[in-house]
Order: sequence, then structure tokens, then C-alpha cells
Amino acid sequence: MSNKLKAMHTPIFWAEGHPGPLSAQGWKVELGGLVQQPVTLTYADLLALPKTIVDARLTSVTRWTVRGEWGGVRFGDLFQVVGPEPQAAYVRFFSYRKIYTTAIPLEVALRERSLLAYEFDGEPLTSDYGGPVRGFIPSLWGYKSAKSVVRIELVARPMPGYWEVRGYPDDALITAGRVHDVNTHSWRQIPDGEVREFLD
Ligand SMILES: Nc1nc2c(c(=O)[nH]1)N[C@H]1C(S)=C(S)[C@@H](COP(=O)(O)O)O[C@H]1N2
Ligand SMILES: [Mo]
Repeated sequence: MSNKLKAMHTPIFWAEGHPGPLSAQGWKVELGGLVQQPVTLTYADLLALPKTIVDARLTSVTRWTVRGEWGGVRFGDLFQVVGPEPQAAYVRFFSYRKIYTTAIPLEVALRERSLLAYEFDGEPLTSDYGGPVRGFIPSLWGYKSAKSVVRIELVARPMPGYWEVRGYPDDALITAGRVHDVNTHSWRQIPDGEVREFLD
């Protein structure tokens, strides 16, 4: 279970406190807000939806980045289940216990590499890394990738979340600078925007 992230010593962030082990069995994700048909999906329901694997990086504002093959469901495929209302413009995530929240524009959620992720390099995510299911939004700073998601709401307006109310910018645009590459254990310079590959 996501031994690869752990083996690479990928940082484990649980600002609200580590929840301990979380079981995929019995895990449910509510989809609600500005939708025609709110639903609650089980982990098995999520696995039954079309699966997408993306080669992409999670990049933290605390200046590290980790690359791998993240597997999960694209939000376009997920939202087909509920039918977003026309006023839906943002997607709000609630982590386990609903202390940690964050929101992103719907347009960002619908990008091809944004996922509700349940795998890294073919292994299920452990709770250390946001298992059973987490947001994975590689085009924005990692604080937009809510871990151990229990509820997703479509909303009309931005909703400042855990880190946003503590001063992190709501747009979460990745900005140029030096970051630690978890995969190669080296420091690299990145340009503005999603970290796709490092140009040496
Ligand atoms: N529930 C929850 N989700 C969270 C966080 C957190 O503290 N709690 N930290 C965020 C931040 S700041 C980053 S960079 C990534 C880190 O993911 P990781 O802990 O799996 O490496 O998770 C994000 N999602
Ligand atoms: Mo972060």
C-alpha cells in the first residue's frame, strides 16, 4: 500500500492531525451541492468508474515535488454521475473529519491530469498519503489536493479552506523557485506553473 511514496520519504502532511489507518472498505464519498442528483459513492463505486492514470507531480508550497503514476477518476467522469447545475463554478473538498477543506475552480478540476486519486504507481494510497481517495490537482500547490476525501460539493463561489484562511493564496498557482525533488533527492529550479518535467 503506497510503499513507493513512503520509500521515497515523501513528506506526510496532516495539519489537522493524522487520522490513523483508514479502511477502503466502508469508505464513502458524498457528492452534493449544486448538482441535479446528489449521491454517495462507495470505494467500490469509484473503482467501477472509468480509470485514468496520469504521470504527474504533486508539488508543495513548502518546496518539494514528487512524480509518479497517479491513478483515479477524472472529475468529468465523476460529475457525470450527479449532473452539475449551471451555477456550479467551484469544487469544494472535505477531508476525513471535515476539518481540512479546500476548493478549486471547476475548470481546474476538469483538467486532464486532475483526479480523484486512489493509486500511486499502481499501489493503493495509504492514509499517510490520503488514502483511500484524495484530490490530486498537479497544476496547483499541494494544499489544493485534499487527502482522504469524504465529501465533494459543487458550489458557486470560492470557499477559503484550511490553509486559505491561514494566509495561503486561494489561486494556489505554482511559482518559480527551488524545490526538492523527492524522486531524485536533489534540488532543482522550476518555472511558474505545473511541474511537468525538469529541464536541466
Ligand atoms: N486532509 C489534509 N489534506 C491535505 C493536507 C493536510 O494537512 N490535511 N495537506 C496538503 C498539503 S499542504 C500538501 S503539500 C499535500 C501533501 O500530500 P502528502 O501528505 O500525501 O505528501 O496534501 C494536502 N492535503
Ligand atoms: Mo503543501
